[in-house]
Amino acid sequence: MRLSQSLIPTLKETPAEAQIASHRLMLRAGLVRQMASGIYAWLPAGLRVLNKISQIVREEQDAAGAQEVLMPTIQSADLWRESGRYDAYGKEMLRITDRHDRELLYGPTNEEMITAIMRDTTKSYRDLPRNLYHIQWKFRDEVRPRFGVLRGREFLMKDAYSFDLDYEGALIAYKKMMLAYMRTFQRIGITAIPMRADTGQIGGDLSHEFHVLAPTGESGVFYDAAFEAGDSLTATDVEAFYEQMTTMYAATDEKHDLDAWAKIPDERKREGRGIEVGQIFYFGKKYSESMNFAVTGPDGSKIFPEMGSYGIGVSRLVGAIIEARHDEAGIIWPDAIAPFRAAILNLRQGDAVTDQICNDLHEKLGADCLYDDREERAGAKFADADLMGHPWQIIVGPRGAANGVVELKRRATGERFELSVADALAKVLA
Ligand code: P5A
Repeated sequence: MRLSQSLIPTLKETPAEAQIASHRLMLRAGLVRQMASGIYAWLPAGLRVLNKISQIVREEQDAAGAQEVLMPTIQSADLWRESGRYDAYGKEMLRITDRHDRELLYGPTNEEMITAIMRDTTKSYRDLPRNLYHIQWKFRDEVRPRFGVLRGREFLMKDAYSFDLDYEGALIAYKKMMLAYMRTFQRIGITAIPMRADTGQIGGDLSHEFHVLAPTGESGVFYDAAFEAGDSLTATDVEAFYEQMTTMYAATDEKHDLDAWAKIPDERKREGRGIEVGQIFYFGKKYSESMNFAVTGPDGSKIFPEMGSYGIGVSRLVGAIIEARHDEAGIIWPDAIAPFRAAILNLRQGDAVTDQICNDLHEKLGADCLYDDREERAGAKFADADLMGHPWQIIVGPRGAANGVVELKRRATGERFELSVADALAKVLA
């Protein structure tokens, strides 16, 4: 993509309304624009990140045996009256009336809807287990939308829902999702720690929140340093993995257990703040019973399925990643979800050899690179490339170009390499 032809409106000034780094940087790097309180439009570079994260989430959900569906954003109030949550949900629910005076709502989550779909389609014990997910916009009329996409009102969530015949099955579904989540976060390039959590609005008695560590996080967290090692995914067997994840101490301040904490050696105690990027719940028959969804068992008896639900804050992740990975100059994207793998910085627009090398690189790198071909000073190009946080910058100036040499900069480390065009290309593509 050519920067001169793109809508990537970078800002030099810090927007006054943004209190934390990720919000400032998302606005300054031209990823999003606020359209109303807690409601954002995603511009081309921001959407590329959102789509790359969604794709990793999707691949790991599929690999864990969940099937993708797409449910609507608008739901009928009657569905929520069946579970009893219509009145209980309170002011966070955006309630809508259509032209026929029918009561609708913009979905804050989909437990009711997926249970209704299953009830209409699934009659026999032979048709379970199932796990269904979608990646869809949600609306929660938060009292205090803040920190940009971290606490928005409209936000993108991956939500999965599992249906099993018994508790043992439901627990396996829960464990598989926990493993899928840890793989997902690892592939995205961030550390997220699973912590015992309260179940809140969703209900049930077993829940974990996944927290990305960042000083500006909304939750206080306590955890065993063993989680920092990053090699926590050594187990491939679901049971062994779950055992490993849940025996190491990790809790948010709401669930902090002083007795258990006291047993951890001091040198392994870590206290900090976290951003909740996902949460998983086991809640048994709460919705299947209240909404009368039962399948027929082998002996003709009625079985109310055991359920769980599993959320990832896809749009929140974008902010959380930036919160965890930035410096004074800008964003430092992990390779897997950067809007562009590399930027090409043309330092002498109009110099035949420089232009030629840049065009060549642009063609070979394809759509996953951003070519800064603007009529701008070199300083402005350097600053914008650091701000936007591309993992690689290929800097092409007339002096090097004359000798077929470019400079390659790694954003995360600041390392610089003088390389031939071919070697630079190979390194970026490696
Ligand atoms: C699990 C999936 C649920 O809603 N039902 C379906 C369950 N869980 S949750 O914890 O309430 O939400 C899941 C994740 O969504 C993100 N999230 C938000 N992101 C941005 N702005 C918000 N206002 C917001 N609210 C929730 C979080 O990452 C949360 O873990």
